[in-house]
Amino acid sequence: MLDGCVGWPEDLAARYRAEGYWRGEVLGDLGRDLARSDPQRTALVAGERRVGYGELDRRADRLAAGLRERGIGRHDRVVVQLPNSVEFVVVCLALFRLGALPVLALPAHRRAEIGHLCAHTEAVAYLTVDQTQGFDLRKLAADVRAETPSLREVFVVGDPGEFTALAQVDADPVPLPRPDPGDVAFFLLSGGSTGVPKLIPRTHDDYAYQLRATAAAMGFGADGVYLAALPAAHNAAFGCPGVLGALRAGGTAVLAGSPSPDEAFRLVAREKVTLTTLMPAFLPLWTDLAPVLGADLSGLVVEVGGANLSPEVADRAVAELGIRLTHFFGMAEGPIACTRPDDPPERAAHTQGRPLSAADEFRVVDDTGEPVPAGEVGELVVGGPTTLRGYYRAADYNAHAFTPDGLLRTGDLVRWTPTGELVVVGRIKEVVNRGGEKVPAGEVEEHLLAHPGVREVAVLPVPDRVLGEKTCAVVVPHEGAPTLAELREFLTGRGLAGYKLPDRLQVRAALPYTGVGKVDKRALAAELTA
Ligand code: OOB
Repeated sequence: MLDGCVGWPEDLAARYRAEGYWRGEVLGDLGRDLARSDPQRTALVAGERRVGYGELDRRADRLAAGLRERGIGRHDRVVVQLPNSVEFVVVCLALFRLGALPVLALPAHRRAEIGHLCAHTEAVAYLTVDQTQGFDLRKLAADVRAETPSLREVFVVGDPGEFTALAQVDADPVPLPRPDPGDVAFFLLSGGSTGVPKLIPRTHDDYAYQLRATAAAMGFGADGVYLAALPAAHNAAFGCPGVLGALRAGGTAVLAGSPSPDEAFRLVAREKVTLTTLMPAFLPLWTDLAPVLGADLSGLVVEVGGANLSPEVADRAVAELGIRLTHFFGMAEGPIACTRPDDPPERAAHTQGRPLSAADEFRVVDDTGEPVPAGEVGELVVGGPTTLRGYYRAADYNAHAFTPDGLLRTGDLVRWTPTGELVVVGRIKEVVNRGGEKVPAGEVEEHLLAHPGVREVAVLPVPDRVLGEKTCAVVVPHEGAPTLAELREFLTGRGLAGYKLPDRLQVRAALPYTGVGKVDKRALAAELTA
């Protein structure tokens, strides 16, 4: 296992292998068998492009060889920031084959996040596109490279400017040693914690199992067509079963630019999509617009998760669209619970279903770590064959983020129904869940405190009709309070991703504090919603 990662205890790892959860698969092998037996079979669709299994495999091998010539190899970290595209998948497969480790940044990330990811992982390369939504990522790359001694290479899809075009990275395939299935395959970003984003090592064994188990739970097989409407770099669309799970099953992954109904509905019809993933905030929009745009979504399995789903929204979508809704509780850290497509619809509307794996341990505990009585609310702590045992290079943080016996403290408040389904009722971690996009309060607070007009600050969620939650910054100013527009501009200037900018500002003379001197966010939240 890579230095800086925490493995599963030996006895547990042996059990997961013996019981067939971990089968020694490596992610670089995804699609390999079909490349030989049925090379023309469609693996990926992006816009008008269709890529067969044979071509995907060849391109991944050529890119792996080209990256190797440039000195990229086993355990090297490569920050990957690409939109949903053929290149994204080819790059991931090529890095898996090399045993190099993709660090999956989201398209919305900017200099603060990318800089941190490169520095924290001592990345040797950053792989990105020339520009996105009018923002020049080559400029960002130049800034980050100047600050990050480890960063030797920047590869760019599109016009490379001063860097290397990804299209130039190409060489005849060479035999490569097979990575150890128990080793880290890539890193996902944690949705929420204090301070800077934490990195989640996912192993070949654990992720291959997640792909297999989620595909089985969703009834996704070789005839399945998965639509990635969310960023493919997010766990929900990457591997639940997502894009990688579609390849593993021998199906097709369709890569969309966004979950906007016109694009998504067109692709559902044209490609005969069988499965997709949505954050709850999009479900009312899909329900409203399907009849207007004449879309037939009946029979489509829609995995909804990532944030609170209201039963009314779920019921309406099922009744009016005829979709088969499944409700997911998932975390990039690995744990998953979900309802199954054949469950009675009220189960998906009201619960997050059952743990993915029979080997998962989902414990509901009180403040002292003791299990709560059956059916009562407590914090969910989890362990299992997909759940990490430690964040990357975060020993101090890990000491608090896990229980003494190594289970992850999720920070989510849950209870069990009498029939064994999980219900998420709230959260104790300091995260704003903005329609599924996670805004770590501590990270935004740290940036705001750097503003000369800000003396004290607390960032917390306020209810929002569309997104579920939005971000409010409560500021105690020095003389001359800054405006919301000024603060947003300030944070943008510091390179923070757009979705982390506060939506609202409240200026106050003082913040409430608890007895131990921490900002009393519970009291503040109550005041804000009163
Ligand atoms: C997914 O993963 P992350 O890592 O972006 O966020 C995890 C957090 C959870 O700890 C919880 O606070 C929240 O998102 N969450 C939900 C939820 N599903 C996730 N809160 C309420 N209801 C739900 N159904 O968000 C994610 C990963 C894989 C699949 C689906 C979602």
